[in-house]
Amino acid sequence: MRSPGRRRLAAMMTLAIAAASLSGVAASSPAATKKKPERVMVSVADFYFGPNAVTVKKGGSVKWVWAAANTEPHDVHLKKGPAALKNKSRFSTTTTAVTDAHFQRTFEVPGTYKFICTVHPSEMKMTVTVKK
Ligand SMILES: [Cu+2]
Repeated sequence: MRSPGRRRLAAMMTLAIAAASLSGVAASSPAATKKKPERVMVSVADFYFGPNAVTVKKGGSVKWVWAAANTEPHDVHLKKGPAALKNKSRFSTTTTAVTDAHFQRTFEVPGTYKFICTVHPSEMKMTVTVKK
């Protein structure tokens, strides 16, 4: 009987093709899923944000870190964000700190974000640009 053998061969080939396409998926997906989200560090210092302009892709984060050498209190306050941004208050700290503080936010809405320190609004300004 030849046909069962042929059928088995056909089934094995189908499995081989399926395995090949599965391994193709497995080979390409880790690169896409394991990629670390972007995070940019900004120093909150006497009396500047360093750097004072950063760009992240949608889904990226900014982490503000208060400088150890600070002698004055500072905060991070969103003065103006994209119109589509819903929870604007989430992008401002609720207190000031001199040192030993950090503040991190993830940016899901593309656009321009203008931040100030409310203690030193004329000196401490910065921009976060979120690209699509
Ligand atoms: Cu300040």
